[in-house]
Amino acid sequence: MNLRLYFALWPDDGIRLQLARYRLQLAREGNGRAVFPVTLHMTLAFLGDVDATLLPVIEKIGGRLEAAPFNYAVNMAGCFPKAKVAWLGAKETPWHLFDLQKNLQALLTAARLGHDTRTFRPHITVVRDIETPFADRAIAPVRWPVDQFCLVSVRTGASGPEYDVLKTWRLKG
Ligand code: 2AM
Repeated sequence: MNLRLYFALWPDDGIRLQLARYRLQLAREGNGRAVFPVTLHMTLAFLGDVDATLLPVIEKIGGRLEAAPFNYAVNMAGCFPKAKVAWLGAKETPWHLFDLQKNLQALLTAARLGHDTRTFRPHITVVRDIETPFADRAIAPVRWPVDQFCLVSVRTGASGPEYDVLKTWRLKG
């Protein structure tokens, strides 16, 4: 059996509510479909379809990753016109986040896992299938204290993607 997996930052309910406020307005602006608030996340490394027997190896990688907690100031909204998504993100990405993603990707590559060839562009997708992209702009900041990351599986449900957080690790340091 295959699982579609990725590592992600998953906000807690309080942060999610603050981020979710922007979805409907940006969906109207971009003429797109707002994602469900419960699905809001930032992908760190996309693994694609992976044989379920590899799950213990992947979980071991999550456990080996050493990275420090950090604050992420979500203060920008914008679009990826080609992917037709609108996102929330930061004007300045903390180097702790780049470090976390780089170290994770290195562990995955060493284990010949992860087929993510995209350059890491930290973002939280809030709207899909946009028809009218808008220019990047500042938004009222949401302070997200990031102290954990997780392994997520995604499958196609009747009303869009359904996500299961399989395992969570705390950031320490
Ligand atoms: P997105 O939000 O920018 O679309 C589950 O599909 C998660 O993995 C989403 O956050 C999605 O990013 C990301 N994702 C999907 N396909 C991907 C790919 N080929 N490379 C990198 N990330 C991908």
